[in-house]
Amino acid sequence: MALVTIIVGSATDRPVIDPVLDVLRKFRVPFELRVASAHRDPGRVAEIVHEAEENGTRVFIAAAGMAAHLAGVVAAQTVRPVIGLPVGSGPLKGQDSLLSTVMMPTGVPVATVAIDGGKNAAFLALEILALLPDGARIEKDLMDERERARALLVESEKKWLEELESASTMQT
Ligand code: AIR
Repeated sequence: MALVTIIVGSATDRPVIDPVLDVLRKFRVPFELRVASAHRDPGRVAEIVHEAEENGTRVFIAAAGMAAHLAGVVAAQTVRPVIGLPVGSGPLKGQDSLLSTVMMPTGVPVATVAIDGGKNAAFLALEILALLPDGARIEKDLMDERERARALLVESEKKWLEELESASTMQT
């Protein structure tokens, strides 16, 4: 059972999708990856969404670049949460995909992350899954991850201040 289904507009978006998969793997969450275009094959996108729902998907991540209508088309087919991941492909470098993904009409939301924000798309999916009745393990793992990030920040500050200190000692 794939709890998360990731639908991607083109295989050329792969560099933006790999970090999504890395995070979901790290948190041991089963996912399914599909490549389908809202413009080149909208019927197939609808089929994929319905199949995914039947197979137990709780959250969708939809990623596309340029005139990125994929997340909106996915959201039109389901009331399960859809996370939009604008891809920074094309001459406008994702400004176009960001706006086409985020500006949804009332009643059909897409929770949009930053341009090329693959890791945050995965983290947001995990936070949604953590709310499920059996989501306690994911919630705990997310809290541990936050703690690791906090400790790394403190450590980086310490290292930087030590370097400054030793540089000023060498000057005197
Ligand atoms: N795209 C594909 N179908 C609809 C859209 N918006 C996007 C892809 C990719 C870009 O167009 O998500 O970011 C270029 O796709 P391709 O396949 O031409 O390289």
